[in-house]
Amino acid sequence: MMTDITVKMVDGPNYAFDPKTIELTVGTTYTLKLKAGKEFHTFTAKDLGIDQIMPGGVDATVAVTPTKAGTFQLVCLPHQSLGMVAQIVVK
Ligand SMILES: [Cu+2]
Repeated sequence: MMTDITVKMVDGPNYAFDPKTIELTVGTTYTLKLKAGKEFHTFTAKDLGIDQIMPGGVDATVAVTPTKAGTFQLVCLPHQSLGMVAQIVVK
């Protein structure tokens, strides 16, 4: 089973991922469709082995198949301290 999930990079001043919570299920393969902002961002969830750079204006896709349940932090490395953080909840 494959499922698409779209996540937007939201530029400043109100830096964010949209949505702020991404819910996944163990054993399901997801295609994360990452929509770029105009600024440089990263889509980084180190505990899930994801570290995708997002140059301004360039969308990306990341495939992930979670193998363990838990709540994992998602951050944009340059904007983490400005609130560009989210959660990936794996059930
Ligand atoms: Cu960012």
